Amino acid sequence: MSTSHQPTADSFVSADDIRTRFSRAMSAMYRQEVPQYGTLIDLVADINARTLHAQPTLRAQMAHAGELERLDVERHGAIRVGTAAELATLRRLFAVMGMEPVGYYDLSVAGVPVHSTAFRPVADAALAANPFRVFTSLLRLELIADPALREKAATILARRQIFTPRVLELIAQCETDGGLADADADAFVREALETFRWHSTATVDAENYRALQAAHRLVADVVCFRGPHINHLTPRTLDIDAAQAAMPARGMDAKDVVEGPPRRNCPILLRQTSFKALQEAVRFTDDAGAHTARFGEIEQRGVALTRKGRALYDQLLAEVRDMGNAGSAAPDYESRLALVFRAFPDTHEALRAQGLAYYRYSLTASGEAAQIDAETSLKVLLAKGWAQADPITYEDFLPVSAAGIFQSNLGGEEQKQYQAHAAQQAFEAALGGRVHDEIALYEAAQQRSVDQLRAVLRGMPVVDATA
Ligand code: OOG
Ligand code: NI
Repeated sequence: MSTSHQPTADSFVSADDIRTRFSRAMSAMYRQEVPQYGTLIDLVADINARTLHAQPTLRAQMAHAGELERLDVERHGAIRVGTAAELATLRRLFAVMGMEPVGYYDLSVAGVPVHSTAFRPVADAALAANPFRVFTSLLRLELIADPALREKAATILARRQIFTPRVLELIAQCETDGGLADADADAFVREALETFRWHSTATVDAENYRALQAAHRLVADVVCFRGPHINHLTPRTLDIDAAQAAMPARGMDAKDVVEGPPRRNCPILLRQTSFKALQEAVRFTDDAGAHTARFGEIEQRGVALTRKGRALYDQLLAEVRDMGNAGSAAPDYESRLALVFRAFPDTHEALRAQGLAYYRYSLTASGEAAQIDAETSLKVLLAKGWAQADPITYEDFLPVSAAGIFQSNLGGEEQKQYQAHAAQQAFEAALGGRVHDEIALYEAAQQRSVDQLRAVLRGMPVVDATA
Protein backbone atom coordinates (compact mmCIF):
# COMPACT_ATOMS: atom_id res chain seq x y z
CA MET A 1 0.00 0.00 0.00
CA SER A 2 1.35 3.45 -0.83
CA THR A 3 1.61 5.53 2.31
CA SER A 4 3.27 8.58 0.79
CA HIS A 5 0.06 10.60 1.10
CA GLN A 6 -0.68 12.66 4.18
CA PRO A 7 -4.37 12.08 4.81
CA THR A 8 -6.38 15.05 5.98
CA ALA A 9 -10.12 15.14 6.36
CA ASP A 10 -10.63 17.99 3.89
CA SER A 11 -8.76 16.24 1.11
CA PHE A 12 -11.21 13.33 1.36
CA VAL A 13 -14.06 12.77 -1.03
CA SER A 14 -17.33 12.39 0.93
CA ALA A 15 -18.86 8.93 1.28
CA ASP A 16 -21.95 10.32 -0.53
CA ASP A 17 -19.78 11.27 -3.46
CA ILE A 18 -18.09 7.88 -3.62
CA ARG A 19 -21.53 6.21 -3.52
CA THR A 20 -22.73 8.38 -6.39
CA ARG A 21 -19.62 7.62 -8.46
CA PHE A 22 -20.07 3.93 -7.74
CA SER A 23 -23.79 3.76 -8.57
CA ARG A 24 -23.13 5.67 -11.80
CA ALA A 25 -20.32 3.28 -12.76
CA MET A 26 -22.46 0.27 -11.88
CA SER A 27 -25.33 1.60 -13.95
CA ALA A 28 -23.04 2.14 -16.95
CA MET A 29 -21.63 -1.36 -16.60
CA TYR A 30 -25.07 -2.97 -16.34
CA ARG A 31 -26.30 -1.03 -19.38
CA GLN A 32 -23.41 -2.60 -21.32
CA GLU A 33 -24.04 -6.06 -19.93
CA VAL A 34 -27.85 -6.07 -20.16
CA PRO A 35 -29.01 -3.67 -22.90
CA GLN A 36 -32.68 -4.03 -21.87
CA TYR A 37 -31.74 -2.28 -18.63
CA GLY A 38 -30.96 0.82 -20.72
CA THR A 39 -34.38 0.54 -22.36
CA LEU A 40 -35.98 0.33 -18.93
CA ILE A 41 -34.12 3.42 -17.69
CA ASP A 42 -35.33 5.38 -20.73
CA LEU A 43 -38.90 4.17 -20.25
CA VAL A 44 -38.92 5.15 -16.57
CA ALA A 45 -37.45 8.59 -17.37
CA ASP A 46 -40.27 9.19 -19.90
CA ILE A 47 -42.97 8.07 -17.48
CA ASN A 48 -41.57 10.12 -14.61
CA ALA A 49 -41.43 13.24 -16.77
CA ARG A 50 -45.01 12.69 -17.93
CA THR A 51 -46.26 11.97 -14.40
CA LEU A 52 -44.63 15.08 -12.94
CA HIS A 53 -46.08 17.16 -15.75
CA ALA A 54 -49.58 15.75 -15.24
CA GLN A 55 -49.48 16.00 -11.43
CA PRO A 56 -48.21 19.40 -10.31
CA THR A 57 -49.17 18.64 -6.69
CA LEU A 58 -46.96 15.56 -6.68
CA ARG A 59 -44.15 17.61 -8.21
CA ALA A 60 -44.48 20.31 -5.55
CA GLN A 61 -44.62 17.75 -2.76
CA MET A 62 -41.53 15.97 -4.05
CA ALA A 63 -39.69 19.25 -4.48
CA HIS A 64 -40.53 20.24 -0.91
CA ALA A 65 -39.40 16.89 0.43
CA GLY A 66 -36.10 17.20 -1.47
CA GLU A 67 -36.93 14.13 -3.55
CA LEU A 68 -36.96 15.63 -7.01
CA GLU A 69 -33.19 15.85 -7.40
CA ARG A 70 -32.57 12.30 -6.33
CA LEU A 71 -35.25 10.77 -8.54
CA ASP A 72 -33.20 10.13 -11.66
CA VAL A 73 -30.16 8.80 -9.78
CA GLU A 74 -32.25 6.56 -7.58
CA ARG A 75 -31.90 2.80 -7.96
CA HIS A 76 -31.22 -0.40 -6.09
CA GLY A 77 -29.30 -3.50 -7.06
CA ALA A 78 -29.06 -7.04 -5.74
CA ILE A 79 -26.32 -9.60 -5.22
CA ARG A 80 -26.03 -13.00 -3.57
CA VAL A 81 -22.92 -14.26 -1.80
CA GLY A 82 -21.84 -17.67 -0.56
CA THR A 83 -19.79 -17.27 2.62
CA ALA A 84 -19.70 -15.33 5.87
CA ALA A 85 -16.28 -13.92 4.92
CA GLU A 86 -17.67 -12.55 1.64
CA LEU A 87 -20.59 -10.92 3.45
CA ALA A 88 -18.35 -9.41 6.14
CA THR A 89 -16.00 -7.90 3.55
CA LEU A 90 -18.98 -6.51 1.64
CA ARG A 91 -20.06 -4.76 4.84
CA ARG A 92 -16.66 -3.03 4.96
CA LEU A 93 -16.74 -2.26 1.22
CA PHE A 94 -20.19 -0.66 1.42
CA ALA A 95 -19.15 1.30 4.53
CA VAL A 96 -16.61 3.19 2.37
CA MET A 97 -19.66 4.52 0.47
CA GLY A 98 -21.66 5.32 3.59
CA MET A 99 -23.93 2.28 3.21
CA GLU A 100 -24.95 0.35 6.32
CA PRO A 101 -26.88 -2.91 6.72
CA VAL A 102 -30.58 -2.20 7.34
CA GLY A 103 -33.21 -4.83 8.05
CA TYR A 104 -33.19 -8.62 8.13
CA TYR A 105 -35.11 -10.62 5.53
CA ASP A 106 -35.72 -14.35 5.90
CA LEU A 107 -36.49 -15.72 2.44
CA SER A 108 -36.39 -19.39 3.45
CA VAL A 109 -40.05 -19.22 4.42
CA ALA A 110 -40.76 -18.46 0.78
CA GLY A 111 -38.71 -21.38 -0.50
CA VAL A 112 -35.50 -19.48 -1.25
CA PRO A 113 -32.46 -20.70 0.75
CA VAL A 114 -31.04 -17.28 1.65
CA HIS A 115 -31.33 -14.55 4.22
CA SER A 116 -30.62 -10.95 3.42
CA THR A 117 -30.12 -7.34 4.37
CA ALA A 118 -30.05 -4.06 2.43
CA PHE A 119 -26.95 -1.88 2.46
CA ARG A 120 -28.02 1.74 2.19
CA PRO A 121 -27.35 5.22 3.58
CA VAL A 122 -29.25 6.03 6.79
CA ALA A 123 -28.79 9.77 7.48
CA ASP A 124 -31.41 12.19 6.09
CA ALA A 125 -28.87 14.18 4.08
CA ALA A 126 -27.20 11.06 2.70
CA LEU A 127 -30.55 9.62 1.60
CA ALA A 128 -31.43 12.89 -0.07
CA ALA A 129 -28.07 12.98 -1.88
CA ASN A 130 -28.30 9.46 -3.28
CA PRO A 131 -30.26 6.61 -1.69
CA PHE A 132 -28.45 3.85 -3.66
CA ARG A 133 -29.18 0.49 -2.02
CA VAL A 134 -27.97 -3.06 -2.56
CA PHE A 135 -30.16 -5.98 -1.47
CA THR A 136 -27.58 -8.53 -0.35
CA SER A 137 -28.34 -12.19 0.26
CA LEU A 138 -26.27 -14.85 1.95
CA LEU A 139 -26.73 -18.44 0.81
CA ARG A 140 -27.77 -20.78 3.63
CA LEU A 141 -25.74 -23.85 2.74
CA GLU A 142 -27.15 -25.66 5.76
CA LEU A 143 -30.45 -25.84 3.87
CA ILE A 144 -28.96 -28.08 1.16
CA ALA A 145 -30.26 -31.49 2.15
CA ASP A 146 -27.54 -33.68 0.61
CA PRO A 147 -24.42 -33.53 2.86
CA ALA A 148 -22.02 -34.46 0.04
CA LEU A 149 -23.37 -31.70 -2.20
CA ARG A 150 -23.29 -29.24 0.69
CA GLU A 151 -19.65 -30.14 1.28
CA LYS A 152 -18.82 -29.74 -2.40
CA ALA A 153 -20.47 -26.29 -2.56
CA ALA A 154 -18.55 -25.16 0.52
CA THR A 155 -15.27 -26.36 -0.99
CA ILE A 156 -15.87 -24.55 -4.28
CA LEU A 157 -16.81 -21.35 -2.45
CA ALA A 158 -13.77 -21.52 -0.17
CA ARG A 159 -11.49 -21.47 -3.22
CA ARG A 160 -12.70 -18.19 -4.71
CA GLN A 161 -11.71 -14.60 -3.94
CA ILE A 162 -14.40 -12.16 -5.07
CA PHE A 163 -12.44 -9.00 -4.20
CA THR A 164 -9.40 -7.61 -5.99
CA PRO A 165 -6.25 -7.20 -3.85
CA ARG A 166 -6.31 -3.45 -4.54
CA VAL A 167 -9.88 -2.95 -3.29
CA LEU A 168 -8.99 -4.76 -0.07
CA GLU A 169 -6.06 -2.35 0.39
CA LEU A 170 -8.24 0.67 -0.29
CA ILE A 171 -10.92 -0.49 2.17
CA ALA A 172 -8.25 -0.92 4.87
CA GLN A 173 -6.75 2.46 3.99
CA CYS A 174 -10.16 4.13 4.27
CA GLU A 175 -10.76 2.48 7.64
CA THR A 176 -7.38 3.66 8.95
CA ASP A 177 -7.39 7.19 7.52
CA GLY A 178 -11.13 7.89 7.80
CA GLY A 179 -11.66 8.55 4.09
CA LEU A 180 -10.27 8.41 0.56
CA ALA A 181 -8.82 11.26 -1.51
CA ASP A 182 -10.02 11.83 -5.06
CA ALA A 183 -7.72 9.49 -7.01
CA ASP A 184 -8.07 6.75 -4.42
CA ALA A 185 -11.85 7.12 -4.49
CA ASP A 186 -11.82 6.62 -8.26
CA ALA A 187 -9.53 3.62 -7.90
CA PHE A 188 -11.86 2.22 -5.24
CA VAL A 189 -14.89 2.54 -7.53
CA ARG A 190 -13.03 0.89 -10.41
CA GLU A 191 -11.79 -1.99 -8.27
CA ALA A 192 -15.04 -2.48 -6.33
CA LEU A 193 -16.91 -2.75 -9.62
CA GLU A 194 -14.90 -5.87 -10.47
CA THR A 195 -16.69 -7.78 -7.71
CA PHE A 196 -20.08 -7.11 -9.34
CA ARG A 197 -19.11 -7.88 -12.93
CA TRP A 198 -20.65 -10.73 -14.91
CA HIS A 199 -18.37 -13.69 -15.70
CA SER A 200 -19.42 -15.89 -18.59
CA THR A 201 -17.00 -18.63 -17.58
CA ALA A 202 -18.13 -20.83 -14.72
CA THR A 203 -15.74 -22.29 -12.16
CA VAL A 204 -17.30 -25.77 -12.31
CA ASP A 205 -18.00 -28.42 -14.93
CA ALA A 206 -21.44 -28.96 -16.42
CA GLU A 207 -22.21 -31.94 -14.20
CA ASN A 208 -21.51 -30.08 -10.96
CA TYR A 209 -23.52 -27.13 -12.23
CA ARG A 210 -26.49 -29.40 -12.86
CA ALA A 211 -26.17 -31.06 -9.45
CA LEU A 212 -26.10 -27.71 -7.67
CA GLN A 213 -28.95 -26.43 -9.79
CA ALA A 214 -31.03 -29.44 -8.84
CA ALA A 215 -30.56 -28.54 -5.15
CA HIS A 216 -31.90 -25.06 -5.98
CA ARG A 217 -31.34 -22.83 -9.01
CA LEU A 218 -30.09 -20.16 -6.69
CA VAL A 219 -27.40 -22.43 -5.27
CA ALA A 220 -25.92 -22.85 -8.74
CA ASP A 221 -26.07 -19.11 -9.33
CA VAL A 222 -24.14 -18.35 -6.15
CA VAL A 223 -21.64 -21.20 -6.19
CA CYS A 224 -20.61 -21.68 -9.83
CA PHE A 225 -19.16 -18.29 -10.72
CA ARG A 226 -16.11 -16.27 -9.79
CA GLY A 227 -18.11 -13.44 -8.29
CA PRO A 228 -21.57 -12.30 -7.13
CA HIS A 229 -22.61 -10.65 -10.41
CA ILE A 230 -25.10 -7.85 -9.92
CA ASN A 231 -28.37 -9.51 -10.95
CA HIS A 232 -30.54 -6.43 -11.47
CA LEU A 233 -30.59 -2.66 -11.06
CA THR A 234 -33.90 -1.03 -10.38
CA PRO A 235 -34.87 2.56 -11.19
CA ARG A 236 -37.71 4.29 -9.32
CA THR A 237 -40.82 5.11 -11.28
CA LEU A 238 -43.62 7.44 -10.22
CA ASP A 239 -46.27 5.36 -11.99
CA ILE A 240 -45.57 1.64 -12.01
CA ASP A 241 -48.86 0.70 -13.69
CA ALA A 242 -48.08 2.94 -16.65
CA ALA A 243 -44.56 1.53 -16.81
CA GLN A 244 -45.80 -2.06 -16.59
CA ALA A 245 -48.30 -1.43 -19.38
CA ALA A 246 -45.61 0.11 -21.59
CA MET A 247 -43.06 -2.68 -21.12
CA PRO A 248 -44.26 -5.15 -23.80
CA ALA A 249 -44.23 -2.45 -26.49
CA ARG A 250 -40.54 -1.96 -25.75
CA GLY A 251 -39.82 -5.65 -26.04
CA MET A 252 -39.81 -6.57 -22.36
CA ASP A 253 -41.41 -9.72 -21.01
CA ALA A 254 -42.97 -8.30 -17.84
CA LYS A 255 -43.90 -10.44 -14.85
CA ASP A 256 -47.67 -10.92 -14.50
CA VAL A 257 -48.42 -9.07 -11.29
CA VAL A 258 -47.03 -6.05 -9.53
CA GLU A 259 -45.73 -7.11 -6.10
CA GLY A 260 -46.73 -5.22 -2.98
CA PRO A 261 -49.77 -3.09 -2.15
CA PRO A 262 -52.38 -2.13 -4.79
CA ARG A 263 -52.49 1.21 -6.60
CA ARG A 264 -53.67 3.88 -4.16
CA ASN A 265 -54.11 7.64 -3.81
CA CYS A 266 -51.47 7.64 -1.09
CA PRO A 267 -48.81 5.12 -2.10
CA ILE A 268 -47.45 3.06 0.80
CA LEU A 269 -44.24 1.02 1.07
CA LEU A 270 -43.11 -0.38 -2.23
CA ARG A 271 -44.59 -1.76 -5.46
CA GLN A 272 -42.33 -3.69 -7.82
CA THR A 273 -42.40 -5.51 -11.12
CA SER A 274 -39.69 -7.06 -13.25
CA PHE A 275 -38.92 -8.43 -16.68
CA LYS A 276 -37.84 -12.03 -16.79
CA ALA A 277 -34.24 -13.13 -16.54
CA LEU A 278 -32.21 -13.57 -19.70
CA GLN A 279 -30.80 -16.89 -20.86
CA GLU A 280 -27.10 -16.28 -21.21
CA ALA A 281 -24.42 -18.40 -22.77
CA VAL A 282 -21.80 -19.60 -20.30
CA ARG A 283 -18.75 -21.85 -20.51
CA PHE A 284 -18.36 -24.56 -17.93
CA THR A 285 -14.87 -25.96 -17.46
CA ASP A 286 -15.70 -28.80 -19.85
CA ASP A 287 -18.62 -27.68 -21.98
CA ALA A 288 -20.79 -24.85 -23.25
CA GLY A 289 -24.15 -24.14 -21.57
CA ALA A 290 -26.60 -21.49 -20.45
CA HIS A 291 -27.53 -19.75 -17.22
CA THR A 292 -30.40 -17.46 -16.25
CA ALA A 293 -29.76 -14.95 -13.52
CA ARG A 294 -29.94 -11.39 -14.64
CA PHE A 295 -33.08 -9.37 -15.12
CA GLY A 296 -34.60 -5.90 -14.88
CA GLU A 297 -36.97 -4.47 -12.32
CA ILE A 298 -38.78 -1.20 -11.62
CA GLU A 299 -40.32 0.05 -8.43
CA GLN A 300 -42.58 2.74 -7.06
CA ARG A 301 -41.98 3.90 -3.51
CA GLY A 302 -44.51 5.24 -1.04
CA VAL A 303 -44.69 6.32 2.58
CA ALA A 304 -42.92 4.32 5.33
CA LEU A 305 -45.29 2.60 7.75
CA THR A 306 -45.17 2.44 11.53
CA ARG A 307 -45.14 -0.96 13.24
CA LYS A 308 -48.92 -0.72 13.45
CA GLY A 309 -49.20 0.17 9.76
CA ARG A 310 -46.85 -2.61 8.78
CA ALA A 311 -48.79 -5.15 10.83
CA LEU A 312 -51.96 -4.11 9.01
CA TYR A 313 -50.20 -4.38 5.65
CA ASP A 314 -48.88 -7.87 6.45
CA GLN A 315 -52.28 -9.00 7.70
CA LEU A 316 -54.15 -7.76 4.62
CA LEU A 317 -51.57 -9.16 2.22
CA ALA A 318 -51.74 -12.56 3.91
CA GLU A 319 -55.53 -12.43 3.61
CA VAL A 320 -55.34 -11.83 -0.13
CA ARG A 321 -52.70 -14.49 -0.68
CA ASP A 322 -54.51 -17.10 1.37
CA MET A 323 -57.73 -16.75 -0.61
CA GLY A 324 -58.04 -19.97 -2.57
CA ASN A 325 -54.44 -20.75 -1.69
CA ALA A 326 -53.14 -19.43 -4.99
CA GLY A 327 -50.72 -16.78 -3.77
CA SER A 328 -50.28 -14.08 -6.39
CA ALA A 329 -50.85 -16.56 -9.23
CA ALA A 330 -54.66 -16.35 -9.07
CA PRO A 331 -56.18 -14.71 -12.14
CA ASP A 332 -58.23 -12.20 -10.13
CA TYR A 333 -55.33 -11.37 -7.81
CA GLU A 334 -55.35 -7.67 -8.56
CA SER A 335 -59.03 -7.15 -7.89
CA ARG A 336 -58.83 -9.16 -4.65
CA LEU A 337 -55.85 -7.09 -3.59
CA ALA A 338 -57.71 -3.85 -4.23
CA LEU A 339 -60.79 -5.14 -2.43
CA VAL A 340 -59.01 -6.33 0.71
CA PHE A 341 -56.86 -3.20 0.90
CA ARG A 342 -59.96 -1.00 1.20
CA ALA A 343 -59.41 -1.65 4.90
CA PHE A 344 -56.17 0.38 4.71
CA PRO A 345 -56.95 4.12 5.06
CA ASP A 346 -56.04 6.06 1.94
CA THR A 347 -55.72 9.68 2.95
CA HIS A 348 -52.67 11.12 4.65
CA GLU A 349 -54.91 12.62 7.34
CA ALA A 350 -56.27 9.18 8.24
CA LEU A 351 -52.84 7.53 8.04
CA ARG A 352 -51.51 10.12 10.50
CA ALA A 353 -54.54 10.11 12.78
CA GLN A 354 -54.36 6.32 13.14
CA GLY A 355 -50.59 6.27 13.56
CA LEU A 356 -50.04 4.11 10.46
CA ALA A 357 -47.32 6.06 8.60
CA TYR A 358 -44.34 8.37 9.15
CA TYR A 359 -44.07 12.02 8.15
CA ARG A 360 -41.50 14.80 8.25
CA TYR A 361 -42.99 17.91 9.81
CA SER A 362 -41.86 21.46 9.01
CA LEU A 363 -43.21 24.98 9.46
CA THR A 364 -44.83 26.65 6.47
CA ALA A 365 -44.13 30.31 5.59
CA SER A 366 -47.26 31.33 7.49
CA GLY A 367 -46.16 29.22 10.45
CA GLU A 368 -42.84 30.98 10.52
CA ALA A 369 -44.53 34.38 10.39
CA ALA A 370 -47.11 33.66 13.10
CA GLN A 371 -46.64 33.96 16.86
CA ILE A 372 -47.25 30.40 17.95
CA ASP A 373 -47.03 28.73 21.32
CA ALA A 374 -44.11 26.31 20.98
CA GLU A 375 -46.16 23.47 22.47
CA THR A 376 -49.09 23.75 20.04
CA SER A 377 -50.06 20.27 18.91
CA LEU A 378 -49.07 19.04 15.46
CA LYS A 379 -52.72 18.52 14.68
CA VAL A 380 -53.50 22.19 15.28
CA LEU A 381 -50.35 23.34 13.46
CA LEU A 382 -51.40 21.31 10.43
CA ALA A 383 -55.05 22.39 10.61
CA LYS A 384 -54.07 26.06 10.71
CA GLY A 385 -51.70 25.64 7.80
CA TRP A 386 -48.73 26.52 10.01
CA ALA A 387 -47.03 23.20 9.49
CA GLN A 388 -46.76 20.78 6.64
CA ALA A 389 -46.31 17.00 6.77
CA ASP A 390 -44.28 15.32 4.03
CA PRO A 391 -44.52 11.53 3.77
CA ILE A 392 -41.22 9.84 4.66
CA THR A 393 -40.30 7.60 1.75
CA TYR A 394 -39.93 3.88 2.42
CA GLU A 395 -36.26 3.12 1.69
CA ASP A 396 -36.31 -0.64 2.29
CA PHE A 397 -37.68 -3.89 0.84
CA LEU A 398 -40.53 -6.33 1.46
CA PRO A 399 -39.83 -10.02 2.06
CA VAL A 400 -42.94 -11.37 0.29
CA SER A 401 -42.27 -9.15 -2.73
CA ALA A 402 -38.59 -10.09 -2.73
CA ALA A 403 -39.54 -13.77 -2.72
CA GLY A 404 -41.84 -13.13 -5.71
CA ILE A 405 -39.02 -11.36 -7.54
CA PHE A 406 -36.60 -14.20 -6.79
CA GLN A 407 -39.09 -16.84 -7.96
CA SER A 408 -39.97 -15.12 -11.19
CA ASN A 409 -36.35 -14.74 -12.14
CA LEU A 410 -34.71 -18.00 -11.28
CA GLY A 411 -36.37 -19.64 -14.25
CA GLY A 412 -37.98 -23.02 -13.68
CA GLU A 413 -41.18 -23.56 -11.80
CA GLU A 414 -40.21 -25.81 -8.93
CA GLN A 415 -41.06 -24.70 -5.40
CA LYS A 416 -38.78 -25.90 -2.64
CA GLN A 417 -39.87 -26.27 0.96
CA TYR A 418 -37.47 -25.57 3.78
CA GLN A 419 -37.85 -26.41 7.43
CA ALA A 420 -36.18 -23.13 8.21
CA HIS A 421 -36.75 -20.19 10.43
CA ALA A 422 -35.36 -16.70 10.69
CA ALA A 423 -31.78 -16.78 11.87
CA GLN A 424 -30.98 -13.12 12.38
CA GLN A 425 -28.28 -13.82 14.97
CA ALA A 426 -26.46 -16.22 12.66
CA PHE A 427 -26.74 -13.67 9.86
CA GLU A 428 -25.31 -10.91 12.05
CA ALA A 429 -22.49 -13.18 13.19
CA ALA A 430 -21.60 -13.75 9.51
CA LEU A 431 -21.93 -10.05 8.74
CA GLY A 432 -19.73 -9.09 11.67
CA GLY A 433 -22.21 -6.53 13.01
CA ARG A 434 -25.83 -5.79 13.77
CA VAL A 435 -28.39 -4.69 11.17
CA HIS A 436 -30.39 -1.52 11.81
CA ASP A 437 -34.06 -1.86 12.65
CA GLU A 438 -35.59 0.00 9.70
CA ILE A 439 -38.72 1.09 11.53
CA ALA A 440 -36.64 2.63 14.32
CA LEU A 441 -34.83 4.68 11.64
CA TYR A 442 -38.11 6.11 10.29
CA GLU A 443 -39.36 6.79 13.79
CA ALA A 444 -36.16 8.70 14.55
CA ALA A 445 -36.38 10.67 11.28
CA GLN A 446 -39.93 11.77 12.12
CA GLN A 447 -38.90 12.68 15.66
CA ARG A 448 -35.93 14.75 14.43
CA SER A 449 -38.29 16.77 12.25
CA VAL A 450 -40.64 17.39 15.18
CA ASP A 451 -37.72 18.40 17.43
CA GLN A 452 -36.47 20.83 14.78
CA LEU A 453 -39.91 22.33 14.32
CA ARG A 454 -40.31 22.84 18.10
CA ALA A 455 -36.82 24.32 18.31
CA VAL A 456 -37.71 26.87 15.62
CA LEU A 457 -40.92 27.76 17.48
CA ARG A 458 -38.93 28.27 20.65
CA GLY A 459 -36.49 30.47 18.75
CA MET A 460 -33.64 28.12 19.46
CA PRO A 461 -30.83 27.46 17.01
CA VAL A 462 -31.43 24.21 15.18
CA VAL A 463 -28.74 21.57 15.36
CA ASP A 464 -28.82 18.78 12.85
CA ALA A 465 -27.60 15.78 14.78
CA THR A 466 -27.34 13.59 11.66
CA ALA A 467 -25.26 15.86 9.45
C1 OOG B 1 -33.00 -10.19 -4.83
C2 OOG B 1 -34.49 -10.13 -4.96
C3 OOG B 1 -35.07 -9.06 -4.03
C4 OOG B 1 -36.21 -6.81 -4.35
O1 OOG B 1 -36.25 -5.74 -4.98
O2 OOG B 1 -37.08 -7.16 -3.56
C5 OOG B 1 -35.05 -7.69 -4.61
C6 OOG B 1 -32.35 -11.19 -5.73
O3 OOG B 1 -32.98 -11.71 -6.66
O4 OOG B 1 -31.15 -11.43 -5.50
O5 OOG B 1 -34.17 -7.24 -5.26
NI1 NI C 1 -34.91 -5.71 -6.56
